[in-house]
Amino acid sequence: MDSTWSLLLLLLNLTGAVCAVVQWTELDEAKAYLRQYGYLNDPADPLDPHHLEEVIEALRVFQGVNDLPPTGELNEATLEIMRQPRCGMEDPFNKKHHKYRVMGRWKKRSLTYRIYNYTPDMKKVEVDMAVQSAFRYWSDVAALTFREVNYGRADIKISFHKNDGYCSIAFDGRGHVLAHAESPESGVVHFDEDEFWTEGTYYGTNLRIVAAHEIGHALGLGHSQFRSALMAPVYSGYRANFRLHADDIRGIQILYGKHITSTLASPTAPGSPHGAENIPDPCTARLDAIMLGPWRKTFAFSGDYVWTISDLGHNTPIKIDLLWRALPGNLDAVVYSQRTNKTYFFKDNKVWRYSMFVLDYGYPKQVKRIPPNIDGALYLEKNKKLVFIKGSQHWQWDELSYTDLSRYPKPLSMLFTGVPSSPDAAFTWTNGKIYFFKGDEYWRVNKLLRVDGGYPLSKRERWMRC
Ligand SMILES: *[C@@H]1O[C@H](CO)[C@@H](O)[C@H](O)[C@H]1NC(C)=O
Ligand SMILES: [Ca+2]
Ligand SMILES: [Zn+2]
Ligand SMILES: [Zn+2]
Repeated sequence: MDSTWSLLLLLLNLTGAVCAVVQWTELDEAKAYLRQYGYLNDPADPLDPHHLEEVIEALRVFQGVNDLPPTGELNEATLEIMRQPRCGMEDPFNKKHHKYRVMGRWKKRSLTYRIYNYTPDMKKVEVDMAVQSAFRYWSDVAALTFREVNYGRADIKISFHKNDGYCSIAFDGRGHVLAHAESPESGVVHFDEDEFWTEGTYYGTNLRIVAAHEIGHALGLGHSQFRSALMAPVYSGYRANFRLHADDIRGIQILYGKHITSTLASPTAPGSPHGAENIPDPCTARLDAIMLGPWRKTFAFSGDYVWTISDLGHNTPIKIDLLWRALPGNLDAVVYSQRTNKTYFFKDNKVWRYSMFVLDYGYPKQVKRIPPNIDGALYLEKNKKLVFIKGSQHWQWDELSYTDLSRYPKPLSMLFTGVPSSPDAAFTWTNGKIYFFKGDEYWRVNKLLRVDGGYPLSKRERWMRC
């Protein structure tokens, strides 16, 4: 069940007439939890009446950071959160910090890692991929690079252990504590082998997300009080389209600086002193163009940025000119020809043609036979022509033989039935179907060049998976 929903239900219970009687054993359980995770010190004298006040204060802090009413009373909702799976590290939240916490820092920015043993729950290659992705969350936003080594000493040392006496604080069997790590420059990252580690499913415990959290510790971050931060102490379950929280990003950038692309963005970004603010959010950004490009990957363009889209949703945007050198941003249309493997980029009255990522000789060229500022361009599989769209009109162009473009424009509705005019972008995808995009809506066009029933649908939900 989605964690947000379960929390909401618990809050409803609280405000309703449900009033659970808390047992002494539950108070002991809560006190043990609060001590274990740094909310409460061991009492000098357990019978000291001040100790009860300390317990109440610790409960208030715990409830506050978990979005519960900070009553200081032990109730079912509080116990429920204490029983959720979590990280084994402490939450030193009493000290009124309302942001990421820093526990140390590596002096170097290029770190190696080694996976010493593998869980039998997943294939070896799946573990490698999950761990590699976990590191990439951090190297995408901070000036850090990571390299895997298979022998010898590594900076970050990853391994799986049962409750086998290996760890100084032993793991606890299936559930509760999932993993633990040490702050720099130790590099120790351990996973509880009694958990069932998985990837790509809601079943079990997601290795990639837990690994990203523990690597955060190994890089020097402590626990965050933002419940939806990666560095929150409680594991909030598998999320297909998991991304770092702004608090995680601020924390790692304070430690190591920004990733080089975010730094590069600053001087060229027009109208803003902070380039990072111009990075489009793939969930909300309007598309300039979209294409099924080299390697049959889906590329989406917006402003100065491009990102790829996979079955799991959008990836992190990067500057366009990191891939296609000398290409400007704010493009009008982009199309990749499956016939010639050339990519055409249109902006104003110019066209740039690339072979893979190399600009062809003689480009950019002036566009003369179609109007400037076209809306979209796509590859039409059935006649292998390129189709250019502007407003409610279209042009078809054959790359390899002379086309009499004076026969165009023709109405867009003569070619496609049911598509919007002036689309933001359009393209032919891996399934051979054509997609039109406008705002957050998209339309799917079948082989008869008609829009399928049930469209338009939401681009942010179906393509970007936000
Ligand atoms: C285009 O690329 C594909 C896949 O790499 C290749 O099979 C094909 O021969 C290429 N076509 C041309 C015209 O270069
Ligand atoms: Ca455990
Ligand atoms: Zn942790
Ligand atoms: Zn350990």
